Amino acid sequence: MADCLDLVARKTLEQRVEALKGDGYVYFPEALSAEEVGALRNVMDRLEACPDEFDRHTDPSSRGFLNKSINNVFNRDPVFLSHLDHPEVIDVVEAVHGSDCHVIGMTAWMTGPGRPDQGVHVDWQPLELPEDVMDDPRVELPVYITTVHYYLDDIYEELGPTQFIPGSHRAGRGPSNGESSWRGVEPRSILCSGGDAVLFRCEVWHRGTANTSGQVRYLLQVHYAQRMITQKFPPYLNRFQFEPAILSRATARQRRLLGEHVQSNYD
Ligand SMILES: O=C(O)CCC(=O)C(=O)O
Ligand SMILES: [Fe+2]
Repeated sequence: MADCLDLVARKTLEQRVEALKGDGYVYFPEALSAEEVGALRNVMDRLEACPDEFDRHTDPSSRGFLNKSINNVFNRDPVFLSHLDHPEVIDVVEAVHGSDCHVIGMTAWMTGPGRPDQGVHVDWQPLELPEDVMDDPRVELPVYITTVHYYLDDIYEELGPTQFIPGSHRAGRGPSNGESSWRGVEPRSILCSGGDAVLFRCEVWHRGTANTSGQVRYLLQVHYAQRMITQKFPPYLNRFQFEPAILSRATARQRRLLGEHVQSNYD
């Protein structure tokens, strides 16, 4: 069994930013109430995959295990709007990406029994640098993209926790050819409670693990980025449309996060 990570609740914005920059991730206990978790799970059960929007839905009879992932759920139900800018999470996101940052995706993801281990990976490696350059304390790469995971179950090893290798974003590269540890540190599991959240930067080495339980894992992911990084709202070429009834309920900050920016470079 993999070691689990110590889940440290950082109290101040500065400490949270420091954890994201130093460890590659930061933990938020009880980000969501039990009611919010229940409401999200209910909507996720109801949502249907739209292949045009790059959603996926396989079930045990087709691909061996349930894998239902619905993109851009902020456009599917108003229940998701408030999760674009959870008060504590958004402060860290804006601190690292800038006050004009935006959401590049929001995915509701259900993974059932039989889901295999992912390989250890980075979500995106914006820049590769030699490790001795990365070891120089003067070298600090911008945080280009982050993802927050809202866990909607109490997570235990058999349910398939996310695992992280703390500090591995300082490798200056992603893992190669099945490499699964960095400087002797193995991936370690986030065993948290339903409603807890973890925000991580795109270049930290991590993976989702096998679901060997009899239960489906429910996860809500929100992806954020510096404004200069494009939003990923398929279908493309003018076919993605915001749902007016949902957009009309968004706050000014939520609208900005969805793309209502003031004019800037290249606009
Ligand atoms: O399933 C998880 O916990 C993590 C998933 C992940 O890292 C990915 O799909 O890129
Ligand atoms: Fe990932």
